[in-house]
Amino acid sequence: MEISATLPLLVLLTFLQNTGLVIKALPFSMISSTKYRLPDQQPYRTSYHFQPPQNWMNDPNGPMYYKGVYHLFYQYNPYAATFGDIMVWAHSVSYDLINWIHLNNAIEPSEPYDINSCWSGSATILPDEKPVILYTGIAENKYQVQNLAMPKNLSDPFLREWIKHSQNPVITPPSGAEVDNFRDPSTAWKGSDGKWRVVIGAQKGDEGKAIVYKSEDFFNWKLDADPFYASENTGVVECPDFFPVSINGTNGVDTSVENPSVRHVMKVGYLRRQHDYYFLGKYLSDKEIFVADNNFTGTILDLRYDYGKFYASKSFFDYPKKRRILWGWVNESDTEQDDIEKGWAGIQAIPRQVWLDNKSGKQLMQWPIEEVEKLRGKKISIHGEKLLSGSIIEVSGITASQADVEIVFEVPELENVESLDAKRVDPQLLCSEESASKSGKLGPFGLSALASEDQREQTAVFFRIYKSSNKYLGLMCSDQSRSSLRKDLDKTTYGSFFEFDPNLKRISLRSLIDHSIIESFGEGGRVCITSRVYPLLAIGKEAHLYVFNNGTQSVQISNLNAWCMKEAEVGYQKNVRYVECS
Ligand code: DQQ
Repeated sequence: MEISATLPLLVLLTFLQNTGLVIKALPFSMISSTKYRLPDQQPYRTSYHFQPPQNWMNDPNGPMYYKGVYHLFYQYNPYAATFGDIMVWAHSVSYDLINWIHLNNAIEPSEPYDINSCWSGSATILPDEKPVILYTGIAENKYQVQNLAMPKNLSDPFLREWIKHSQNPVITPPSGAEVDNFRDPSTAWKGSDGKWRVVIGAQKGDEGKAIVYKSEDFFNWKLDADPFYASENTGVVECPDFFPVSINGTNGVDTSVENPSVRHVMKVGYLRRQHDYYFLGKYLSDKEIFVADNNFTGTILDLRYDYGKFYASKSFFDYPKKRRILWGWVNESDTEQDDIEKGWAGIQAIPRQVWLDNKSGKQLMQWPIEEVEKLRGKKISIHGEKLLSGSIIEVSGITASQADVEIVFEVPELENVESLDAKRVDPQLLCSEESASKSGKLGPFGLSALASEDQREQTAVFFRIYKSSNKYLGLMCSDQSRSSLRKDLDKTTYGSFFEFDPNLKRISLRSLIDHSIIESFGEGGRVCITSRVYPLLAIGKEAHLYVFNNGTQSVQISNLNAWCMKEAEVGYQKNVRYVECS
């Protein structure tokens, strides 16, 4: 059965929005054609991940905090559940980054310099708390140019209306970039000379680049001659992000901070790989250089935010809470035809706090923002339960299709673990060869999520421990090979290595499960893997959650807490679920 939004509802919502009496309102384009299905026909819509009521969404754009309100703009096709020729900046606001109010589109194609789409970009808060947006316009001739937009009314905390600057485009493609591969301006930062800098993704030949522009007034921008970051044989760099991280503690710092207490992160997305890679390094604004600790190698040595599906991400500094928050787009793994039938495609990962692993200084750590815990309802705990070889236990009593699970495994002495020459092994391949069902010595053990009762369907998120030269290595995997009885899905298995400290004798996992997404954080956020899955049997109340050990050695569940997650206000379809979490 389909329900259509009726004209009276539309009129009422538009009236309430215009009068400002009710803050929750939908873009006209969303309401006017809104048709949505009942939950039994929409088993894959999420309940607490951000997604618009319908249609296609991709990159997060211009996230920021302004006067008590969090803003999320995003790439949106108002007309279809597929990527479109006319992309706009949709706009939603929130007080807690979890519950959202959808507003009218903020920026839509209207001028020669953006008539073919308004693509990704970022927000910067200028002095005197003035937010501005730099975004990529796809111009008449398909040139990619950078445009500026400002809020019409700064006293509106929702910043509902945006005005395009009369000097647009403020940046046009330089000779070092292909005209149709020059996009996605970052949040700007100030160098030691007081000038603003912004980094933009580009391509020339097969070289991927991130190019810096400088400005005193934010309107007149000057190209810096040398590329800030370049990589060979990669193709275009998308959505570059550049920010400092503190070398002490987990607090974030403002994007312009440059002093000995921070290191810098350069993040690039490669269109060809659909992955976001990051590089830690030293930034010297007086020399206009970023010296990365490592170059891009195209191998497993490259660091990624997430080893599953997570792309076009963007961070912002949440200054009231002194943290840096990362948004990332999670695409579908089903077919385009499925998306058309579902009427939507694309979700955002739960925002993550991101910080430098102060101990090693060699990688970032990520953790779901604390606000998501407000959704935790009924809780189930297991303590001190031994998982013998081949055992599986069910975590029952919570709704397994909509859950937050934290588990700490205690592992035995590491005398008998398998050996591995890690330099020669691709962890993703290893995860699919040594799948969850294949017995090893220490591992595989972990969670079997969105599983059917007979376990013909299940997504296994698990660990194995190996010895490699004189170190111990953990392997974290997310095995989608049995995630659905359906065949026409991308079921790639994901995985990554991490250094395992044998003295700890423990290993931790957290998974956020939400109908068609499983976001997993190994070792407190050292390894993150996001998967999209579309079970046929393990949907809604029929989904189960298990803990398993298929290794020959026993492990112990030292602590497991699992919560049913309440539905967040992420859109229009309120209370479509039947989940009771109290
Ligand atoms: N998506 C945008 C581009 C960006 C790409 C278009 C990354 O600006 O390069 O929707 O997913």
